[in-house]
Amino acid sequence: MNKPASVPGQFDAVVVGAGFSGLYMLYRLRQLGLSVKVFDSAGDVGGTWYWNRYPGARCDIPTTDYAYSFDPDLEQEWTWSEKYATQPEILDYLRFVTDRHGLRSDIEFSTTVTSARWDEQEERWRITTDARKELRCRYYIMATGCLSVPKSPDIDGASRFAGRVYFTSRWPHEGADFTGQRVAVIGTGSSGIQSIPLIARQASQLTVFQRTANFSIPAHNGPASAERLKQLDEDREGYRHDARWSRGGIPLEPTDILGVTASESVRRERFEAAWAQGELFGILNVFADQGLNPASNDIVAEMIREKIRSIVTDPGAAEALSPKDHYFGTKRPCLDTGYFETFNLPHVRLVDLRKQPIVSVTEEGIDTADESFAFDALVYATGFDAMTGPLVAVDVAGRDGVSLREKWASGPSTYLGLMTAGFPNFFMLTGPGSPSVLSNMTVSIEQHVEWVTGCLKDLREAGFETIEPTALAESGWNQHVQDCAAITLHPTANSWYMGANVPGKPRFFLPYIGGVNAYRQACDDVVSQGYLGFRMTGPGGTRCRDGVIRRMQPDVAMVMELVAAMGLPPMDTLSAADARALMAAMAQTRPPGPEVGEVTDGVIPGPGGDLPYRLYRPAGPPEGPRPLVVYFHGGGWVLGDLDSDDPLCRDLCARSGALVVSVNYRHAPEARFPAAALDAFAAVQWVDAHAAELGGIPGQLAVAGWSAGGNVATVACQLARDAGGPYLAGQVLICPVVDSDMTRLSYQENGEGYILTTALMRWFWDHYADPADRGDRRAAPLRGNLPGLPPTCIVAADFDPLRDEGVAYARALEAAGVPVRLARARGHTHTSVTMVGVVISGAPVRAEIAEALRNFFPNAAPQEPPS
Ligand code: NA7
Repeated sequence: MNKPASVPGQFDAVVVGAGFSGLYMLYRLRQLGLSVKVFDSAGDVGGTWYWNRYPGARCDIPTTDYAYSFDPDLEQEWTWSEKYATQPEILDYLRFVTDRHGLRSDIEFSTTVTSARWDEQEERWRITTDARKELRCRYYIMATGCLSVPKSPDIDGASRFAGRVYFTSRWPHEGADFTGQRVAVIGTGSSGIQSIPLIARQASQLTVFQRTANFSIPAHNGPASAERLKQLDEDREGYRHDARWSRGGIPLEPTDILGVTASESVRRERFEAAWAQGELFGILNVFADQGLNPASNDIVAEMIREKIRSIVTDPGAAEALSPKDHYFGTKRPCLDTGYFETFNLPHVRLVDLRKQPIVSVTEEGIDTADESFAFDALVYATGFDAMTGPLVAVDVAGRDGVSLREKWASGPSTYLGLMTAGFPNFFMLTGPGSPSVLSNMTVSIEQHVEWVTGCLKDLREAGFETIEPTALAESGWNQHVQDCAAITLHPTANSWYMGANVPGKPRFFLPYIGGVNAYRQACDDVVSQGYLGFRMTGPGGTRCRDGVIRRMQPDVAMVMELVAAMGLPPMDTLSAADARALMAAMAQTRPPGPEVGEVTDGVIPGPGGDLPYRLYRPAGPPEGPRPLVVYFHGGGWVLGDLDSDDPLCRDLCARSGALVVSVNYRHAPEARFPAAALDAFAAVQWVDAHAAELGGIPGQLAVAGWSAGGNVATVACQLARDAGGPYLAGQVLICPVVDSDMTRLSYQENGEGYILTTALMRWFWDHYADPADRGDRRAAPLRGNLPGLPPTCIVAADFDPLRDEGVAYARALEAAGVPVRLARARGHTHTSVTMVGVVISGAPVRAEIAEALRNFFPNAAPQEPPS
């Protein structure tokens, strides 16, 4: 039982919402011994399942998984009747849980919380309801769901219609009878797609107004999957554990098959299996790259379109029902029962609003540009102000009276989707920035409730009374949420995930797409690091360990995990020959890089023998000569060749429009310092002298290099300046080695665990140069004379031991009057920016490099080099 409020009107916690999350929150808070009051505008428990009573409303996560897992006895006592339960059955389930745990006594129904204000003096929230009730609480928890505020009908004349109007999200409890009626349904999201087949059974005429064709697959509803039931019976705890640590909140082995490289038969087999299974996470897991790579996505999308064409008999309707304006999965896909088949019925018509937009709703029906429709009933299935809508619907004001609405005017900002700075003791369950709507909600809800419970318990035990995220932690998390989305196709769609369905709502990817498992780990890590990024206060003082929980780009982190799983020997324990063989073997497995117009190989006479080069010419116009970039590969003067950096050279060539001449140079230990540097300078001189023959513009020459290649590139620049030529228009140095001092902070921070280690760097130096030579400016160009060097672009990666020497070189060049562009590769390692086609988040950095290269050559017409 709940602890009664010790002071009337004063509770430990107020919870808004009595759906899946609010009920479980109440249960847990009671266990902590807190006094709790729950409010809900609805007349009973159920949340989303209380309101969304439209015909056909069902969950689209299998019921074996769409249920609480916290109560093993409950799991035994409740049996779902179908694979996907109907709304009435889910509502019954929630009532059953409520009564089983006697939760009802602490819930005030038909009561809306209208405002919540933080009282700085009392360190409590002042809560007001529409029943003019005022109460105070220490913790204010919004369990208001993600899709609970319906979008208002943004259609002209909506209020004029004289017939009956229905909203799928606010369906009348007595139901609706459309028998013999002319009915319009506006909207073809899940609610439209679920209700349309059932409305069609009653209506004499049904007209569906579709703005965006939606991807839907058959639910194949029926008994729960025998396979899942067996797994649950055999090891319920293991099954639930796997769900909690899965990507989506349902146990599922993620595929590693790539759509772009799979054979036609594998593609077909995987797709048909997913289609037959009828589960959302299955169809989203046909290929590992379908959410990232447009070409792979299109394979799945086209197979779904094929299915639609095979179901819908009228080719015009089939075409209109086939989604073509967004990538599959970037808007919430649907599960249906006979949706596409419904359009074969003679009394059902589809109006494609892209071709025939609605002009206005009229008294009789709907006017489009070319037609007037008369209806008896209008059904709006037009969706919700998702995720943020329910939170800003209450007037929440934190410190200094700043409202949540003001704080989030240009998009929500949260730490972990759980809290927001400036609003102490205010928790959001499944808030923006958490997996929520991209996951099995029940798993995400349980995780949030349990995290909040653990947090309140820890606070109390440590004697703290308030908790609040720091601005740094919050902005770091927001960045991570957006970084995770940026590598996917999601931001391209006008979806409610992006806030794009509500006119005027900021375009912002709302949920966390990194996965339930990755998210849970981040939340756990925050706790195990002493509530990293939270400030806690109490009578005994303040505690705050500030910081950012995830700074690495998500795809870089994935590559790091894959590399770690390979269990390769550290390179610095190998001989040079074995290290070269390992690097060459790794290069075999990566994507080839973009197409370019032409690739030719040749040789350059060098001081110690011929130097192989590879020339990349961009595809397409303009014909004629182009600027030239001499590129030097990475590999610590020991490893690497023309093949090792081939994808990167292709990428640089395609992006910059310049000719790229990748030159191999002599390697250590066979040829030690200064062989590589002298070769580089010789190569620059030769390319300059032969620019016209190579197809380049004489005098328009730059150098570029990655890592040790950056070292020899900039040494070549210094030598060229000293020799009075060749004239160089610029240098691009990607994570370069510019000094032999290994004591900088970036070595301390990143010297272990990020592929290029301190030990490996030492191994490279030992192979290349005697200690006595390591201060020579041809080995450590940072120590050279810098004035007069060409404009420079330096890439410095956060997790690179060489980061700070790159930054130091940029500063020193600037001080010497050289124009410098310092490109910070945020969240990257020494190697990740160059992983073309593997690390998607490296692309913006490479775009910046290409822009710097183009800026070196402001006009591509031949020009006299300055004297
Ligand atoms: P959704 O998925 O947001 O679908 C709403 C639908 O209504 C969608 O097809 C919209 O087209 C359409 N819509 C919205 N506004 C208009 C206007 N003004 N004119 C015409 N059509 C419009 O909401 P649901 O309720 O179906 O599903 C919500 C979630 O609940 C679902 O994803 C599951 O998670 C459960 P648009 O695509 O915006 O062009």
